[in-house]
Amino acid sequence: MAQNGTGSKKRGKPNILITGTPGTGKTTTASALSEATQFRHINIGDLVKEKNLHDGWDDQFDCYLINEDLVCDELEDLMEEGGNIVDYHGGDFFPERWFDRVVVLQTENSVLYDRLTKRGYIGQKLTNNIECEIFQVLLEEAKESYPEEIVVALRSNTIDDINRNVVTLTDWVRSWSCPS
Ligand code: DAT
Repeated sequence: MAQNGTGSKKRGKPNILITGTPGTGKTTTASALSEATQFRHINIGDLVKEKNLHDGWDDQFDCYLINEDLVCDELEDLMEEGGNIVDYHGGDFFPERWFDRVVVLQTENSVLYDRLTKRGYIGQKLTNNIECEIFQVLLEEAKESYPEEIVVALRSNTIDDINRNVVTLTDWVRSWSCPS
């Protein structure tokens, strides 16, 4: 198979990373996009739990301590194949070569606050996530980890936003061709 500039094999279909603060709509968007494109939806949080790709429970942050090396090993073959939508509230530990598009979802603070309280977030966990959104931590992280031209920030306040984002991304998938 042909090789691209980074030495990795060319894939027939693109890979998309959907990232953003918890509650911004990653899973809802990724799932609708997966239906529209027939791409594989990989929810990293679920994968970590199902396959035990973690180093135990973190009481301070109230989540699993993800083992990044195990996650990357688990996904390498699938990512090489292409046609994946990866859904995770982070993205700086994935190999840069995996993704052709990095989508950062963003939600207005008051809307996000309501979504997270409905989900049962309180105290420090709620505050940390709202601050994460205010300071655009995930957008900065994406810009530092991937080429600027593949990173796109999309608003995710309403269902209309989700529908529009899915149409935009589906159009992008259909017009994608592997860079030489
Ligand atoms: P994430 O995967 O980023 O944590 P989610 O997809 O699980 O977010 O969504 C969390 C909740 O908020 C869920 O009840 C659906 C709702 N939601 C997400 N994005 C939305 C949007 N743009 N408009 C309306 N509701 C949305």
